[in-house]
Amino acid sequence: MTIVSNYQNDVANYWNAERNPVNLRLGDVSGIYHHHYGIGEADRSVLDAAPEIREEAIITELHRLENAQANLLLSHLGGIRPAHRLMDAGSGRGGSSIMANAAFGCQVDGISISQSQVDFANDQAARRGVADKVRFHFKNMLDTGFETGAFQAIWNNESTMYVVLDDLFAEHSRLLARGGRYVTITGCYNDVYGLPSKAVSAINAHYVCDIHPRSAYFRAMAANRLVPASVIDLTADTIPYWELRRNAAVATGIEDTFLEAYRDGSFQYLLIAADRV
Ligand code: SAH
Ligand code: GPP
Ligand code: MG
Repeated sequence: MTIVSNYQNDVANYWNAERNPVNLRLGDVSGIYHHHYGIGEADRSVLDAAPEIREEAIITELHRLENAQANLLLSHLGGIRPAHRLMDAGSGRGGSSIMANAAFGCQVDGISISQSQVDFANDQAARRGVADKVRFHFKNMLDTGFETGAFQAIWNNESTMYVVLDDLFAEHSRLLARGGRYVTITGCYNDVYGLPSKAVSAINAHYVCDIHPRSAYFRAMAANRLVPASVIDLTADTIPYWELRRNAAVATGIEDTFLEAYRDGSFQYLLIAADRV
């Protein structure tokens, strides 16, 4: 049984129903569909483009920044070779998995608790002719059923806020080969600020998630043979994405809340890469 709680059912329902233009129209730009945010300097000249091309120019630029985010994550997976196997935990519509296969030529298994996402992502892999290497499964990342030690690298791209970290890292630690790599990009609340701010609580309600404190990541990693190799604070790097997105017709209304949370220091956008020892 994949869905084991009422909460997981709420999460599955959210993703099974999700059709936001901010995700589908960006994905249509190149056929790589993401459910994560962007990083890097934004070309704000798109805001001044002629009316008939302006919206498409903004969407193309937002998509470029989301691809840059995925590329940064993949660059931290270590020396991946074609014979290695990778797992994308909480794989959404499959964009990062398809990019990983294109970059490294290896097998990638993506897992999602949403059957409609799994179907969408498998369809994308088939269209691209990589379905023999990139496979998406309807599975719970806390209990995948995959073989012990089968994976050289595992990542969570904005998908840790749906699960208890101790349970997640216990399963990742089991699945990773010794010397393998774990990478996450995540939003976390800042322990220095205290408990979750009003803005962080609003983000939780918006996505039906539960953002963890920064400290929880390191505690749960240490308890599960995952030793941090790099930690990068991407907060300043993601702000241009949100500033551009708030001016887009596809904005969803959560943009100012993210900007407030990042600016008041209650929320951070982090990359953590860890070695499985
Ligand atoms: N990593 C993807 C999608 C992020 S959206 C990307 O970068 O585009 C969050 C994802 O986590 C969704 O696909 C959702 O189905 C998945 N998810 C949430 N809880 C899960 C669980 N317990 N097991 C597997 N997937 C889960
Ligand atoms: C991204 O998905 C959002 C999440 C996976 C949950 C919250 C993430 C945090 C870092 C707190 P999306 O691309 O579907 O969101 P949106 O529809 O707003 O673009
Ligand atoms: Mg999105």
